[in-house]
Amino acid sequence: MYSRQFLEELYRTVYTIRVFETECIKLYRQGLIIGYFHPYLGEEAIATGVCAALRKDDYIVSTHRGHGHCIARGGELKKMVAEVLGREAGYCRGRGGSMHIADLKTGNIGANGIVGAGIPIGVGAGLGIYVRGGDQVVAIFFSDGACNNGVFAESLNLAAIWDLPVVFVLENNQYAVSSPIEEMSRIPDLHRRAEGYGVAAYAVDGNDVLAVYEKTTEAIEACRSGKGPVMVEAKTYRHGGHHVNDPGLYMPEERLEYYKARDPVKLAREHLAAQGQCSECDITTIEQQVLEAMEQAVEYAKDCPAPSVEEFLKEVEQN
Ligand SMILES: Cc1ncc(C[n+]2csc(CCOP(=O)(O)OP(=O)(O)O)c2C)c(N)n1
Ligand SMILES: [Mg+2]
Repeated sequence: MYSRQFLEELYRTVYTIRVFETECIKLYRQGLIIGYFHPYLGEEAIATGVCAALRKDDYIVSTHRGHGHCIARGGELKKMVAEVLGREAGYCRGRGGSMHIADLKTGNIGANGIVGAGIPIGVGAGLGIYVRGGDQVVAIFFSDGACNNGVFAESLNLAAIWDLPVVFVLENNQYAVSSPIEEMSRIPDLHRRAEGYGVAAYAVDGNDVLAVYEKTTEAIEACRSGKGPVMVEAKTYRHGGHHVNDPGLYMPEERLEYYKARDPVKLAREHLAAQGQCSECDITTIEQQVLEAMEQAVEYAKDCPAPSVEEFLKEVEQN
């Protein structure tokens, strides 16, 4: 049995990610976000469940679809919106945008626009913990497409032979852009690859936040106790195309409907109502608070100045 407070926290996080992505898509349509934006809609339970299982002093490495990871680690909405709008007050002073948010205060080593590139960065952080003799772990988020990059194999093997404290979090959303997993791997259950490297692997329903939390807690316990790296494969499905301008017409409708019926927000809400004994009215209050916080973040970010051209030029000259 979980406490109501814990279930509330999970729901608040899942719902915050949903609202952040939904509102940012609106900002994108208004022409306020430059570049790409890869929504995490449909995958909210993974970041939330994994981060709830981590300690405050642990680390994460994120991806191009990384807003959810940042929020689940306790990132500030105001600084996130400011960053995606390219404002000076953003996490990277507006220089990084959606795909490059890092937040060292919350142990978020950073997102990355290069598919798979976060994996060796996380293994390096794991080596750092090992060298310092710490007992933290690094959770590296990546998706199915990254598993077919050579760097996945190299990193997994290195982490394994050096017994590094790394949790490989495979967010299997079953697509790399429009390439379905069935065409990209003979073995769609990608965690089975871990076995070949002597790495313990765990599979979980990535749409159920409690299931993700429980399985990741088990995996982290093994990892933190010095048994070396682990892998958690959370299977899920995007609620739309690869990025905001991809209508995702290649996604079979019945499959999408199946996963939408298992919407992570809906499941987390049900857990809170049933196990947490939270009334409809109290859940609505949480949702209202989240919506207000997001509204404030958007207002704040819109009022923030963009970096000046002079400042950009100075940085280029200096470097
Ligand atoms: C090394 C590299 N190759 C290709 C791309 C272009 N690209 C951006 S996202 C993406 C798909 C990645 O799929 P996956 O790893 O499954 O992540 P998901 O988008 O599903 O979260 C590709 C091919 C890239 N950014 N980096
Ligand atoms: Mg994918």
